[in-house]
Amino acid sequence: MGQRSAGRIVILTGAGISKESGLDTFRDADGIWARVRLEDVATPEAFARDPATVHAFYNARRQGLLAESVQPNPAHLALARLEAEWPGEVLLVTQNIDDLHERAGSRNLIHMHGEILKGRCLACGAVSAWREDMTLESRCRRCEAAGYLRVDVVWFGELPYQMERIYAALEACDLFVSIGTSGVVYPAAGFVEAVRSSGRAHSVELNLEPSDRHSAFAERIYGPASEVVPSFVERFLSEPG
Ligand code: BJW
Repeated sequence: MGQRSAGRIVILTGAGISKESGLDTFRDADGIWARVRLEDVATPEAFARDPATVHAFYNARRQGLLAESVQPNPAHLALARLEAEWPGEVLLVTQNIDDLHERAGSRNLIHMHGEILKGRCLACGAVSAWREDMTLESRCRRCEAAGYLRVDVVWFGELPYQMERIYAALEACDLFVSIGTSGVVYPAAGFVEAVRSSGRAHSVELNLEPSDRHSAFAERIYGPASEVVPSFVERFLSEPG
């Protein structure tokens, strides 16, 4: 598929795309789940049991994301370029809770697992920008209730955001590209099958190594995201048709 057909593209990204920006992945040997049990920090039950520990886990990661040294890398920038230059539609669906895609310039973006720079009030439901540490005393910016705030991310057992819009885009797309994700966590791990069942789209996996879902992809390219994503985008945009 080249410029002339101007088809619809869906890109799925995971933690691997932000690794070279200085953010940890989850399941690599040096990943987050090697240091902390997900049952202790990434479930609604963990938050109900010990909210202070969950706040501390996300406060540390939020501070890490906001460090001067953490910036979008060439892979984030290449996807923003793809959206800007491709004459068809590009929908970027990220499992990442960081804001590096936005900082790189991507605009048509869904954070299916939420955003660490937002807080959600369990009293009134308001979602607000949140860049500072969150504590048991933090007050909702809308209803001002204290003690009801949680980070606006999707934990295990919770429904990821905007699933109807995502599945509609997967069914209608001509190209599906999965980048930097292990293919372990559902529903994202099943997106390539959703695309295949429509029977029309080409699918590509770009990752450091074959993911759990690699055999479902028609094309696979392996290497660091900062190298393989820009070269894929360059090749794709310069294809004659
Ligand atoms: C590089 C690189 C470089 C490294 N360059 N690449 C049994 C069977 C099937 C499903 C289930 C089951 N039991 C429970 C479930 C459901 C559950 C699930 O999938 N569990 C599995 C673990 C089995 N899923 C859920 O509960 C989800 N909700 C749900 O299913 O609702 C029901 C429903 C949905 C839809 C329709 C109807 C019903 C919610 C999942 C929430 C995930 N939350 C987390 C944490 C919250 C946010 C946060 O703290 O950040 O989200 S878990 C964590 O994993 C995080 C990530 O977004 C997610 C995916 O991880 P990702 O991005 O793939 O990272 P890694 O580390 O796994 O992989 C990195 C990859 O990059 C590797 O391959 C590296 O090689 C590569 N890499 N450096 C390129 N430089």
